Amino acid sequence: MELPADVKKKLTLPFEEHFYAGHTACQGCGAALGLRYVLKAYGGKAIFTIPACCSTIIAGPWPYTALNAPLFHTAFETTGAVISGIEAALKAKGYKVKGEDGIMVVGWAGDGGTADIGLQALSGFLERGHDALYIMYDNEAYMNTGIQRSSSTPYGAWTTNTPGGKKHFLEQRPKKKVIDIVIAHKPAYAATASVAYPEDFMRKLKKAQTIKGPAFIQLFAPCPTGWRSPTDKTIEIARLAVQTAYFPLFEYENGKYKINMPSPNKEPKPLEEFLKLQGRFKYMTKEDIETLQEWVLREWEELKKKAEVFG
Ligand SMILES: Cc1ncc(C[n+]2csc(CCOP(=O)(O)OP(=O)(O)O)c2C)c(N)n1
Ligand code: SF4
Repeated sequence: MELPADVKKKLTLPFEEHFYAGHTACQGCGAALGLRYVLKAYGGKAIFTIPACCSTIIAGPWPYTALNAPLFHTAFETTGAVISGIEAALKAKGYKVKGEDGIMVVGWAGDGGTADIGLQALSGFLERGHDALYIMYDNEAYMNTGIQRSSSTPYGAWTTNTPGGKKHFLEQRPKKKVIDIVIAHKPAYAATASVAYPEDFMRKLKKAQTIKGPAFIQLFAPCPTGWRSPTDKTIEIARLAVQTAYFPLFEYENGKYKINMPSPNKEPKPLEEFLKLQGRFKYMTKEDIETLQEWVLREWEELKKKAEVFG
Protein backbone atom coordinates (compact mmCIF):
# COMPACT_ATOMS: atom_id res chain seq x y z
CA MET A 1 0.00 0.00 0.00
CA GLU A 2 1.34 3.43 -0.91
CA LEU A 3 0.44 6.39 1.33
CA PRO A 4 -0.12 9.89 -0.08
CA ALA A 5 3.12 11.92 0.11
CA ASP A 6 1.70 14.53 2.55
CA VAL A 7 0.62 11.80 5.00
CA LYS A 8 3.95 9.99 4.64
CA LYS A 9 5.83 13.20 5.42
CA LYS A 10 4.13 13.39 8.84
CA LEU A 11 5.20 9.89 9.92
CA THR A 12 7.97 9.76 12.53
CA LEU A 13 8.85 6.13 11.73
CA PRO A 14 9.62 4.50 8.37
CA PHE A 15 6.39 3.39 6.67
CA GLU A 16 7.81 0.24 5.06
CA GLU A 17 7.15 -3.05 6.87
CA HIS A 18 9.72 -5.84 6.98
CA PHE A 19 7.90 -7.81 9.68
CA TYR A 20 4.97 -9.58 8.13
CA ALA A 21 1.50 -10.51 9.34
CA GLY A 22 0.92 -14.12 10.34
CA HIS A 23 3.61 -14.28 13.01
CA THR A 24 2.76 -16.12 16.21
CA ALA A 25 3.27 -13.57 19.00
CA CYS A 26 0.60 -13.19 21.70
CA GLN A 27 -1.63 -10.13 21.48
CA GLY A 28 0.12 -7.06 22.92
CA CYS A 29 3.59 -8.65 22.85
CA GLY A 30 6.30 -6.02 23.41
CA ALA A 31 9.01 -8.23 21.90
CA ALA A 32 7.15 -8.50 18.58
CA LEU A 33 6.68 -4.73 18.47
CA GLY A 34 10.38 -4.19 19.20
CA LEU A 35 11.43 -6.57 16.45
CA ARG A 36 9.17 -4.75 14.02
CA TYR A 37 10.91 -1.44 14.84
CA VAL A 38 14.36 -2.94 14.35
CA LEU A 39 13.33 -4.20 10.92
CA LYS A 40 11.93 -0.77 10.06
CA ALA A 41 15.18 0.91 11.16
CA TYR A 42 17.42 -1.25 9.00
CA GLY A 43 15.10 -1.49 6.01
CA GLY A 44 15.70 -5.17 5.37
CA LYS A 45 19.51 -4.72 5.33
CA ALA A 46 20.19 -6.68 8.52
CA ILE A 47 21.21 -10.26 9.28
CA PHE A 48 19.57 -11.51 12.47
CA THR A 49 20.66 -14.06 15.03
CA ILE A 50 17.94 -15.25 17.39
CA PRO A 51 18.64 -17.88 20.05
CA ALA A 52 16.06 -20.10 21.72
CA CYS A 53 13.38 -17.74 23.10
CA CYS A 54 9.86 -16.49 22.32
CA SER A 55 11.20 -14.64 19.27
CA THR A 56 12.28 -17.92 17.66
CA ILE A 57 8.64 -18.95 17.68
CA ILE A 58 7.38 -15.49 16.72
CA ALA A 59 9.69 -15.37 13.67
CA GLY A 60 8.87 -18.94 12.65
CA PRO A 61 10.92 -21.39 10.57
CA TRP A 62 12.14 -20.87 7.01
CA PRO A 63 10.47 -20.61 4.49
CA TYR A 64 7.56 -19.20 6.52
CA THR A 65 9.51 -16.69 8.62
CA ALA A 66 7.80 -13.38 9.38
CA LEU A 67 11.07 -11.43 9.02
CA ASN A 68 12.13 -9.97 5.70
CA ALA A 69 15.76 -10.67 6.60
CA PRO A 70 18.25 -13.55 6.77
CA LEU A 71 17.89 -15.20 10.17
CA PHE A 72 20.06 -17.66 12.10
CA HIS A 73 18.16 -19.63 14.72
CA THR A 74 20.91 -20.53 17.12
CA ALA A 75 21.63 -22.24 20.45
CA PHE A 76 20.45 -20.48 23.60
CA GLU A 77 23.84 -19.36 24.93
CA THR A 78 25.55 -18.38 21.67
CA THR A 79 24.19 -15.02 20.41
CA GLY A 80 27.37 -13.03 21.17
CA ALA A 81 29.56 -15.68 19.53
CA VAL A 82 27.34 -16.05 16.45
CA ILE A 83 27.14 -12.32 15.68
CA SER A 84 30.93 -12.13 16.16
CA GLY A 85 31.38 -14.91 13.59
CA ILE A 86 28.94 -13.41 11.07
CA GLU A 87 30.64 -10.01 11.28
CA ALA A 88 34.12 -11.51 10.87
CA ALA A 89 32.98 -13.67 7.92
CA LEU A 90 31.32 -10.75 6.14
CA LYS A 91 34.47 -8.65 6.51
CA ALA A 92 36.68 -11.53 5.33
CA LYS A 93 34.50 -11.82 2.22
CA GLY A 94 34.84 -8.09 1.53
CA TYR A 95 31.31 -6.96 2.44
CA LYS A 96 30.73 -3.54 3.97
CA VAL A 97 29.48 -3.91 7.54
CA LYS A 98 27.53 -1.11 9.27
CA GLY A 99 27.07 2.45 8.04
CA GLU A 100 24.03 3.64 6.03
CA ASP A 101 24.82 1.31 3.10
CA GLY A 102 26.46 -1.57 4.98
CA ILE A 103 25.03 -4.77 6.45
CA MET A 104 23.84 -4.63 10.05
CA VAL A 105 24.63 -7.73 12.07
CA VAL A 106 22.02 -7.96 14.81
CA GLY A 107 21.71 -10.32 17.75
CA TRP A 108 18.19 -10.37 19.22
CA ALA A 109 18.02 -12.30 22.49
CA GLY A 110 15.82 -12.44 25.58
CA ASP A 111 16.92 -11.59 29.12
CA GLY A 112 17.40 -15.28 30.00
CA GLY A 113 19.55 -15.76 26.90
CA THR A 114 21.56 -12.64 27.77
CA ALA A 115 21.71 -11.95 31.50
CA ASP A 116 22.07 -15.63 32.40
CA ILE A 117 23.18 -18.28 29.92
CA GLY A 118 24.51 -15.96 27.18
CA LEU A 119 26.55 -13.61 29.39
CA GLN A 120 29.93 -15.17 28.54
CA ALA A 121 29.33 -14.97 24.77
CA LEU A 122 28.10 -11.37 25.15
CA SER A 123 31.25 -10.50 27.10
CA GLY A 124 33.48 -12.01 24.40
CA PHE A 125 31.66 -10.10 21.66
CA LEU A 126 32.08 -6.80 23.52
CA GLU A 127 35.69 -7.37 24.53
CA ARG A 128 36.81 -8.36 21.00
CA GLY A 129 35.19 -5.22 19.61
CA HIS A 130 33.06 -6.62 16.78
CA ASP A 131 31.08 -4.26 14.54
CA ALA A 132 27.67 -5.61 15.44
CA LEU A 133 24.62 -4.81 17.56
CA TYR A 134 23.37 -6.97 20.42
CA ILE A 135 19.78 -6.24 21.52
CA MET A 136 18.53 -7.79 24.75
CA TYR A 137 14.74 -7.56 24.74
CA ASP A 138 13.87 -7.57 28.39
CA ASN A 139 10.58 -9.20 29.38
CA GLU A 140 12.07 -10.04 32.77
CA ALA A 141 11.63 -13.82 32.75
CA TYR A 142 11.98 -16.99 30.68
CA MET A 143 8.66 -16.67 28.88
CA ASN A 144 8.98 -19.24 26.13
CA THR A 145 9.31 -22.14 28.57
CA GLY A 146 6.47 -21.05 30.86
CA ILE A 147 7.37 -17.86 32.78
CA GLN A 148 10.31 -18.88 34.97
CA ARG A 149 12.36 -16.22 36.78
CA SER A 150 15.62 -15.00 35.25
CA SER A 151 18.28 -12.81 36.87
CA SER A 152 16.48 -9.89 35.19
CA THR A 153 13.23 -10.58 37.10
CA PRO A 154 12.59 -7.79 39.63
CA TYR A 155 12.20 -8.18 43.39
CA GLY A 156 8.64 -9.10 44.36
CA ALA A 157 7.52 -10.50 41.00
CA TRP A 158 5.43 -13.62 40.64
CA THR A 159 6.71 -16.20 38.16
CA THR A 160 5.94 -19.92 37.97
CA ASN A 161 9.01 -20.73 40.07
CA THR A 162 8.61 -17.74 42.41
CA PRO A 163 4.91 -18.40 42.98
CA GLY A 164 4.06 -16.26 46.00
CA GLY A 165 1.10 -17.71 47.84
CA LYS A 166 0.84 -18.41 51.58
CA LYS A 167 4.55 -18.80 52.18
CA HIS A 168 6.48 -15.90 50.79
CA PHE A 169 8.04 -17.38 47.65
CA LEU A 170 8.13 -14.28 45.46
CA GLU A 171 11.35 -13.24 43.73
CA GLN A 172 13.71 -12.04 46.46
CA ARG A 173 16.70 -10.89 44.40
CA PRO A 174 16.99 -7.47 42.74
CA LYS A 175 17.05 -7.18 38.94
CA LYS A 176 20.56 -7.79 37.58
CA LYS A 177 22.02 -4.61 36.04
CA VAL A 178 23.14 -6.12 32.74
CA ILE A 179 23.75 -2.71 31.20
CA ASP A 180 26.30 -1.95 33.94
CA ILE A 181 28.13 -5.20 33.16
CA VAL A 182 28.10 -4.25 29.47
CA ILE A 183 29.44 -0.75 30.20
CA ALA A 184 32.27 -2.26 32.28
CA HIS A 185 33.59 -3.54 28.90
CA LYS A 186 33.79 0.08 27.63
CA PRO A 187 31.82 -0.64 24.43
CA ALA A 188 31.46 1.92 21.65
CA TYR A 189 27.80 2.39 22.50
CA ALA A 190 25.29 1.10 25.07
CA ALA A 191 21.74 2.28 25.69
CA THR A 192 18.43 1.39 27.25
CA ALA A 193 15.27 1.77 25.15
CA SER A 194 11.56 1.04 25.38
CA VAL A 195 8.81 -0.05 23.00
CA ALA A 196 6.77 2.86 24.40
CA TYR A 197 9.19 5.39 22.87
CA PRO A 198 9.74 4.23 19.28
CA GLU A 199 11.38 7.46 18.01
CA ASP A 200 13.96 7.29 20.81
CA PHE A 201 14.54 3.58 20.05
CA MET A 202 14.87 4.30 16.32
CA ARG A 203 17.44 7.03 16.98
CA LYS A 204 19.47 4.61 19.10
CA LEU A 205 19.28 1.95 16.40
CA LYS A 206 20.59 4.50 13.88
CA LYS A 207 23.39 5.43 16.27
CA ALA A 208 24.37 1.75 16.58
CA GLN A 209 24.45 1.60 12.76
CA THR A 210 26.89 4.47 12.34
CA ILE A 211 29.21 4.06 15.33
CA LYS A 212 32.34 1.91 14.95
CA GLY A 213 32.61 -1.03 17.34
CA PRO A 214 30.21 -3.10 19.41
CA ALA A 215 26.81 -1.70 20.40
CA PHE A 216 24.32 -2.98 22.95
CA ILE A 217 20.69 -1.98 23.55
CA GLN A 218 18.54 -3.24 26.44
CA LEU A 219 14.95 -2.91 25.25
CA PHE A 220 12.09 -2.93 27.77
CA ALA A 221 9.45 -5.22 26.25
CA PRO A 222 6.33 -6.03 28.31
CA CYS A 223 4.92 -9.54 28.09
CA PRO A 224 1.15 -9.54 28.84
CA THR A 225 1.11 -13.34 29.14
CA GLY A 226 3.90 -13.53 31.72
CA TRP A 227 3.17 -10.25 33.47
CA ARG A 228 -0.51 -11.08 33.80
CA SER A 229 -1.38 -7.69 32.31
CA PRO A 230 -4.15 -6.66 29.90
CA THR A 231 -3.00 -6.90 26.29
CA ASP A 232 -4.00 -3.30 25.57
CA LYS A 233 -1.83 -1.94 28.42
CA THR A 234 1.58 -2.85 26.98
CA ILE A 235 2.50 0.70 25.97
CA GLU A 236 1.08 2.27 29.14
CA ILE A 237 3.08 -0.13 31.32
CA ALA A 238 6.26 0.46 29.32
CA ARG A 239 5.74 4.23 29.55
CA LEU A 240 5.21 4.05 33.31
CA ALA A 241 8.38 1.99 33.69
CA VAL A 242 10.26 5.00 32.33
CA GLN A 243 8.23 7.70 34.12
CA THR A 244 8.70 6.00 37.51
CA ALA A 245 12.47 5.59 36.79
CA TYR A 246 12.03 1.81 37.15
CA PHE A 247 13.57 1.56 33.67
CA PRO A 248 15.15 4.94 32.84
CA LEU A 249 16.29 5.59 29.28
CA PHE A 250 19.93 6.56 28.89
CA GLU A 251 22.94 6.27 26.60
CA TYR A 252 26.62 5.58 27.13
CA GLU A 253 29.07 6.65 24.44
CA ASN A 254 32.83 7.13 24.64
CA GLY A 255 32.79 7.04 28.43
CA LYS A 256 29.93 9.55 28.73
CA TYR A 257 26.45 9.02 30.15
CA LYS A 258 23.37 10.86 28.93
CA ILE A 259 19.92 10.48 30.51
CA ASN A 260 17.08 10.71 27.98
CA MET A 261 14.02 10.10 30.19
CA PRO A 262 12.54 10.76 32.74
CA SER A 263 13.77 14.24 33.50
CA PRO A 264 16.52 14.19 36.16
CA ASN A 265 15.13 17.50 37.48
CA LYS A 266 11.70 16.12 38.42
CA GLU A 267 10.51 13.57 40.97
CA PRO A 268 9.71 10.28 39.18
CA LYS A 269 6.11 9.05 39.45
CA PRO A 270 5.37 6.64 42.35
CA LEU A 271 6.34 3.07 41.45
CA GLU A 272 2.92 1.75 42.45
CA GLU A 273 1.41 3.26 39.27
CA PHE A 274 3.59 0.87 37.27
CA LEU A 275 3.07 -2.14 39.57
CA LYS A 276 -0.70 -1.99 39.85
CA LEU A 277 -1.33 -2.68 36.15
CA GLN A 278 0.37 -6.07 36.37
CA GLY A 279 -0.95 -9.23 38.02
CA ARG A 280 2.61 -10.50 38.59
CA PHE A 281 3.00 -7.93 41.39
CA LYS A 282 -0.33 -8.59 43.10
CA TYR A 283 1.15 -10.70 45.93
CA MET A 284 3.50 -7.95 47.09
CA THR A 285 2.92 -6.61 50.59
CA LYS A 286 3.17 -2.91 51.46
CA GLU A 287 6.71 -3.57 52.74
CA ASP A 288 7.65 -5.36 49.52
CA ILE A 289 6.50 -2.36 47.50
CA GLU A 290 8.49 -0.02 49.74
CA THR A 291 11.59 -2.19 49.32
CA LEU A 292 11.29 -2.13 45.53
CA GLN A 293 10.53 1.61 45.51
CA GLU A 294 13.68 2.26 47.57
CA TRP A 295 15.78 0.16 45.21
CA VAL A 296 14.43 2.05 42.18
CA LEU A 297 15.17 5.46 43.70
CA ARG A 298 18.65 4.41 44.84
CA GLU A 299 19.51 3.17 41.33
CA TRP A 300 18.04 6.36 39.84
CA GLU A 301 20.22 8.54 42.10
CA GLU A 302 23.27 6.48 41.10
CA LEU A 303 22.50 6.97 37.39
CA LYS A 304 22.00 10.72 37.87
CA LYS A 305 25.39 10.92 39.64
CA LYS A 306 27.07 9.07 36.76
CA ALA A 307 25.49 11.48 34.25
CA GLU A 308 26.65 14.43 36.37
CA VAL A 309 30.23 13.22 36.77
CA PHE A 310 30.67 11.50 33.37
CA GLY A 311 28.25 13.59 31.32
C1 LIG B 1 20.95 -24.85 26.81
C2 LIG B 1 19.46 -24.69 26.83
N1 LIG B 1 18.81 -24.67 28.03
C3 LIG B 1 17.46 -24.49 28.06
C4 LIG B 1 16.76 -24.33 26.90
C5 LIG B 1 15.25 -24.19 26.97
N2 LIG B 1 14.79 -22.86 26.65
C6 LIG B 1 14.39 -22.52 25.41
S1 LIG B 1 13.79 -20.96 25.31
C7 LIG B 1 14.02 -20.73 26.98
C8 LIG B 1 13.58 -19.45 27.64
C9 LIG B 1 14.13 -18.21 26.99
O1 LIG B 1 13.98 -17.11 27.85
P1 LIG B 1 14.46 -15.67 27.44
O2 LIG B 1 15.83 -15.70 26.88
O3 LIG B 1 14.25 -14.77 28.59
O4 LIG B 1 13.50 -15.26 26.24
P2 LIG B 1 11.86 -15.22 26.24
O5 LIG B 1 11.41 -16.62 26.00
O6 LIG B 1 11.45 -14.67 27.54
O7 LIG B 1 11.50 -14.34 25.11
C10 LIG B 1 14.60 -21.86 27.58
C11 LIG B 1 14.91 -22.01 29.01
C12 LIG B 1 17.47 -24.38 25.67
N3 LIG B 1 16.85 -24.20 24.50
N4 LIG B 1 18.82 -24.55 25.66
S1 SF4 C 1 4.80 -15.08 26.07
FE1 SF4 C 1 5.23 -12.89 26.22
S2 SF4 C 1 7.15 -12.51 25.08
FE2 SF4 C 1 6.33 -14.53 24.50
S3 SF4 C 1 5.13 -14.13 22.63
FE3 SF4 C 1 3.71 -14.06 24.38
S4 SF4 C 1 3.64 -11.88 25.00
FE4 SF4 C 1 5.45 -12.16 23.67
